[in-house]
Amino acid sequence: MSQYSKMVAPLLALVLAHGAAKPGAAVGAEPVRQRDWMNAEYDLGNGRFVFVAGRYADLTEGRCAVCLYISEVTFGDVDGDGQEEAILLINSDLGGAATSLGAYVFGLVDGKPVLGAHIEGATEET
Ligand SMILES: [Ca+2]
Repeated sequence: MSQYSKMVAPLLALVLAHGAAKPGAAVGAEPVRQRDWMNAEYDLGNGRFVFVAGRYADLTEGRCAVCLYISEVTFGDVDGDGQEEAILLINSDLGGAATSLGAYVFGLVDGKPVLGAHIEGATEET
């Protein structure tokens, strides 16, 4: 577990505890769990990114200009509406200037992922 994961984990635990599944709710049958979250296009609020096998890479002369990595996907009813959301932990590498880790909460609207919230975790200058 990286130091970033250690910093974000408590945030994520808080989010998941707040959105704990309702008694009697079916677990595992939610549409949000049926998607392939590692291979999809997302609007992260600052642009659209296509992930393949959990990675997005915009390379300049072989180096990352913007590289994003989905390090974890988990599920929970974050907003308490009875429908689960997907929470993606995404590592960002912005060309070696800094790396950061953030959590992105996606719901499904008409079967497509829509960003509901972004939790900034930590940024480290490199
Ligand atoms: Ca929900």
